[in-house]
Amino acid sequence: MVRKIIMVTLAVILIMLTWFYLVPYIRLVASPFSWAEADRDKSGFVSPSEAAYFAECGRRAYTEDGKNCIEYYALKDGLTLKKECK
Ligand SMILES: [Ca+2]
Repeated sequence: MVRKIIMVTLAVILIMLTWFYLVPYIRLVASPFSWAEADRDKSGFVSPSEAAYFAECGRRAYTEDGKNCIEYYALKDGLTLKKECK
């Protein structure tokens, strides 16, 4: 019984660690941001919080000087993360 409780506890811990530390990186890879852009403090490493910050973004289309542009912004605080114009 104790062994089963330990196994379930370890499984829960593994799931939580995966959710908080691995999922943001997977979402960052699928986002329009590069690793260098996601490294906000330019430390050379993208921390889980930086990855989560960039992974949770919104996009807004707008026109600037006749060009179609897209602004990516952080859902957390609304700050502009990136602008792309074509
Ligand atoms: Ca960093």
